[in-house]
Amino acid sequence: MLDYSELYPINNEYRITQNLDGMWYMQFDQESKGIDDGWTNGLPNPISIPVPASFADFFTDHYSRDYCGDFWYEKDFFISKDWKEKETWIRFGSITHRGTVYCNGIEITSHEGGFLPVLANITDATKYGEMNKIVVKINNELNETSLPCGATKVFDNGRKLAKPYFDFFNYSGLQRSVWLLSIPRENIKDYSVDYALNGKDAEVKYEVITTGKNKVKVKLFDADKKIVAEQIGVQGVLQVKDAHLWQVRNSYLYNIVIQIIENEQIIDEYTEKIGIRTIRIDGTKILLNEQPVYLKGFGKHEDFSIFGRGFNWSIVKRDFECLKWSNANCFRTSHYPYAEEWYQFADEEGFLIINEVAAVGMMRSTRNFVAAGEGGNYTYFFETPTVEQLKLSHVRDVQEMITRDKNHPSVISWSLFNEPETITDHAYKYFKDIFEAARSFDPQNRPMTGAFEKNSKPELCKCYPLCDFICLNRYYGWYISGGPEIEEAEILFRDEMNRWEKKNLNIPFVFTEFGTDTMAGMHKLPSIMWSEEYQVEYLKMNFKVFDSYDFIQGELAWNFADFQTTEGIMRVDGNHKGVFTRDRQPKAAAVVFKHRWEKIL
Ligand code: BDP
Repeated sequence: MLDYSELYPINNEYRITQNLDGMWYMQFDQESKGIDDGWTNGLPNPISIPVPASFADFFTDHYSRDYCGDFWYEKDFFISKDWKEKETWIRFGSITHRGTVYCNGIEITSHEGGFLPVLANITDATKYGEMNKIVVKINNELNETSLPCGATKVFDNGRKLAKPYFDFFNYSGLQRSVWLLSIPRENIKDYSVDYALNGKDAEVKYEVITTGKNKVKVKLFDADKKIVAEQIGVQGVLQVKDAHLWQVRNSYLYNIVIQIIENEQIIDEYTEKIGIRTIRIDGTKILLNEQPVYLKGFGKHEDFSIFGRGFNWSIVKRDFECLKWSNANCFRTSHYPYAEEWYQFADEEGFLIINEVAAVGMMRSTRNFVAAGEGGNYTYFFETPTVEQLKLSHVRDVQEMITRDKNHPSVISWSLFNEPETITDHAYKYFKDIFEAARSFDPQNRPMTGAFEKNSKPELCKCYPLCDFICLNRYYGWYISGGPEIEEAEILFRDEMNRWEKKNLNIPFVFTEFGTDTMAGMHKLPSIMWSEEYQVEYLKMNFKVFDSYDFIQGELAWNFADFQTTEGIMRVDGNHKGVFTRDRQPKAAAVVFKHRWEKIL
């Protein structure tokens, strides 16, 4: 169990939050001299930088945009005397990729992994009724033992450069909101829910973890704020008569209210919206509330111009409007857990999420997305002497992700990897442990999966039996037999699918990637690769193949929108496989999806 609470910050009679978003101080530390020079007490020569945001695209010079190494953030804030009786925590939505937090010069905590919350108990380090200073030492280097995987090149002059083994820009900084929390000393640390349907009624099984021994009361309210069930105890079952189910694209949210009670007095309360729904795999079907659902949507990125991977509610809003317009019902959080607000909004809008941990780049090649698409075979799990360390990081990230997101009705599955090597016994051994650990963390036993690249052929892949449904990333007609060879692409694609079919696995397959780079506004008759016409023709070929196999139960296109990547000869100001442009305007393909998905219910 984590030794901190990942519950999302809320305000009520017992809990106060103070948001620290806004301008922070920041300073690069290429020589890593900050500790020796006392930067933990304050930065000597800082610039101002917005939070939440990735720092890269604010700058006008190469060095700063591509900065790799140590860098520091700093913020001063006031904490009221009223907070003294309670615990004070600081909560970072994420620190990318790793960071150490100092409060008034005192080291408080360190955290590895750039896409999950960092919590630090600063109760004793805080000066109440005075100004306080938080300093965070951050590092954004990539290596082969933490997620996502990559390398760091060091030039003769000491400058460092991130060399991702993955296809997205190595955005970093404080990319999500930062909060101060005042919470009761005896507090609700975590809770989980699981559901069973019983005719028109439902059971909400719950478990609450508190930091003390006092009594726990749990209540459930419907959307009209009427109480529907109540229980005493840290574990129990709430019986819901005539339950309103959380349905795909038709959500219904209840409010769970958890209280700690000491001598008939409430001493802590936590409230959150939850949705009653079940999810399971039955043969080749994905069943939501026992009804088959076909997944329609995209792999996404947290990505936008200027603020990079920084959280922004306006992007969330626009993206959901585009998703709804296109008749999608699902997205994959490729290739890392997103900011929590994405899941909250998906809960509200009735969207399904395949939630992916940042296990991407597990192939030793800086262009592995190309190698993978072409079926290149790069070993990883036995070449690296650091596999055990990587496994620890991987399990820890999976645990933190599941702990954080387990109560969202929108989350229907966990994706535990993207495109690693899966054909060796070493890979099997590695992923067997990852899956076993993951299964022990989820109280809802949601289906587990991972996204397989082309080299994970039906005859060779050793890891697909670990999955409850199989996710394929396939680029027949793009990396393989593209353009004038598209007819051959279809033959090869069908050949692979026939080989999967012959295995009679009797589980669902979902395409988690398929797509073409497309320059918005580039038109060609007849089509050529990169034109909008080619993207449409490629998709229509893919749809024909998808529709030929009953066990294919979903299609998540790559990508929802164009996004930024490392510079290189394969990428023109980023990856252009977006169905929407980077500023969220439709390419011709968007209309094709809209019309197709309108008919697939
Ligand atoms: C896949 C990767 C994805 C890439 C995509 C591509 O999973 O991250 O962006 O290929 O090449 O291999 O566009």
